[in-house]
Amino acid sequence: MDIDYFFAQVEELLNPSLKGKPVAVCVYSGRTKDSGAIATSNYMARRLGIKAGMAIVKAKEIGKDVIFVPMRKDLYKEISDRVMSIVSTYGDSMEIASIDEAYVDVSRKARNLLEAMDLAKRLKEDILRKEGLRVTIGVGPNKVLAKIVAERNKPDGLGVVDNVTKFIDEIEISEVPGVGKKTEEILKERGIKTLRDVRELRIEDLAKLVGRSRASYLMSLAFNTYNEQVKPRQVSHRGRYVTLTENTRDINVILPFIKRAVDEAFSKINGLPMEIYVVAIMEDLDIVSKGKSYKFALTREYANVVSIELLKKIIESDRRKIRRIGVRLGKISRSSTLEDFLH
Ligand code: TTP
Ligand code: CA
Repeated sequence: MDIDYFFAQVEELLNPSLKGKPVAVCVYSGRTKDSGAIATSNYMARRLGIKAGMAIVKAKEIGKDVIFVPMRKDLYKEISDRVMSIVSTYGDSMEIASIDEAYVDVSRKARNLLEAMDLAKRLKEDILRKEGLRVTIGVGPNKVLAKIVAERNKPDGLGVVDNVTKFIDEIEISEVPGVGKKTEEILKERGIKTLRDVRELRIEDLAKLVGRSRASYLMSLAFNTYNEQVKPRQVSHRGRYVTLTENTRDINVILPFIKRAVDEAFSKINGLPMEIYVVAIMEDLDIVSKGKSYKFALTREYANVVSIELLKKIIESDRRKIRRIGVRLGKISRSSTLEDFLH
């Protein structure tokens, strides 16, 4: 599962006036007014040639009508967490590969390709309904083939590897994740363009060209023996968000909700956190968070007290009404609590 033009799609979602216009999300370095790079852009901006990594100055030269917005990483992280928790309910195990990419093992939930596609279709609909985001899903017999078929079907796509042998034969070296431009060039010079070409080689010869580990990776893909498992990534934090009955800044109204969020977040974790964030989703859907880190693990009672302090800070620092309130627990471990320190 890969979220389409992720950062830019979130910006479109929160600001509907951007819809239908070319949008680029900028990481300003702060040195001069426009120094920095483009983090990503929507497909309209990409058609104008504005892509991730490009200098903002250059992008502004070629895209006069493009809307440039600053990156809001915390906001994307929160939304990513919510999407990932939807995704996690669709498989037996999940590997979060990046802020907008995850692998899900559905081999026990789906008995065949058709059932896997059906799950994928439902997951797409679920994410669209709950978060308003479009994603692309690739269904395949292993992580690499699933990723390649997803790439080919972006945006808003659902791709499936049905004829595995034919699919592998036609994979270009440039499409293989983890293979860089240099390797691609070396192989191209020798007329090796696809995984079918790779299969014709001897592994020793391939290893001389691209090194042993890359050679065995490519060979395993070409012979369809690649079987890296979906590795459940340790979830380092847990969040729980609740929607208030009405948008408000009144702390007394919010208190029972934040208590519920803390209690429910605690009931989901296996251990205790050393970090706590209170996250407020404002009436305009912008997100403001305040957090605190400790050298000891927090008990639920302590976290309840801290969460109220953090909520107060948010209300003092921002004039908007709050729509949803949540807590995020981080650095979860089984380490000692303050009480252990004192006794
Ligand atoms: P990608 O999945 O590579 O790209 P994307 O989601 O913007 O577009 P698509 O999948 O439709 O091709 O990256 C995910 C997010 O990571 C992206 O939205 C912004 C961020 N990112 C950067 O900050 N810098 C970069 O150079 C890249 C490639 C991505
Ligand atoms: Ca993406």
